Amino acid sequence: MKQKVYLRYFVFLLLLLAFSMPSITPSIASPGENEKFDYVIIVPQPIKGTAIGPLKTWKEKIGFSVKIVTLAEIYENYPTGDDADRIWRFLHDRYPQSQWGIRYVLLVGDVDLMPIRMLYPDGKSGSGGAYGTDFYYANLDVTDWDVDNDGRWGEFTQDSFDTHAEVLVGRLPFNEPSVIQNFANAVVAFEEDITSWKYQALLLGGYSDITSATVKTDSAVNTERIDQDYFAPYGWITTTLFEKNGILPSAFPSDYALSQTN
Ligand SMILES: [Ca+2]
Ligand SMILES: [Ca+2]
Ligand SMILES: [Ca+2]
Repeated sequence: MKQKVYLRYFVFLLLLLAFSMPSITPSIASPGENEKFDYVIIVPQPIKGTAIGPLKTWKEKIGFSVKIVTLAEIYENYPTGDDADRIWRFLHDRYPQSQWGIRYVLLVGDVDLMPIRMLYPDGKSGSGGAYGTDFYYANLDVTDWDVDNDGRWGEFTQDSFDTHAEVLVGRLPFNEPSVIQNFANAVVAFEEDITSWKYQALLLGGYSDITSATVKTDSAVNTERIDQDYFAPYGWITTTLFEKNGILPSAFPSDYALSQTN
């Protein structure tokens, strides 16, 4: 009898423990408390997550909190909508600071494996005017990219959306795991290298808004400003090419004259 009481007590304790313990692997639909990822990598299959691994390790080393998410995980949690819509809704739900706080998204895979969204900014009917873009995944505070619900996302006049990105999105448009891994290693090698060659810039400034030979805008104004404000204070070595030939050449001195041949 006493044994039975102990057994019941033990089972009760086990149940209590099971319900009180946080989930060990929180799903992407219901993230764990205080779970933050500012860098999300979306891969078509787990093997591509392994291939991009060196980049994840590097990004974590320099302070990012990185999460690799597979399309299968996203689709499991977002079972309806087309594939691009399911990815968009996952990012839309997780990017806020109160959630994962996503700032960067890397899509791994070409468009045959990693969906891209076609947008119809001109708002015309028919199949023309479609533009494939990953900006769709960057603009996340939009209520609905297809307000008039005609299957044509991003019509300027008929759908309602802003053009400000909430996260920065990049795509590695390769499918072969060995190529993805080579790319990851190359990015790491590039970012790790902080030797002097990286602190050199070529600044080109030509004329624009040419109304006549004497009424035109010299882009060297902007280029000089960039040099003074951003490069010179940090010791960068810059080489300048401005327009020095013809009527009213640039008033700014440059290392070389900008011409059709250079
Ligand atoms: Ca529409
Ligand atoms: Ca429409
Ligand atoms: Ca926005």
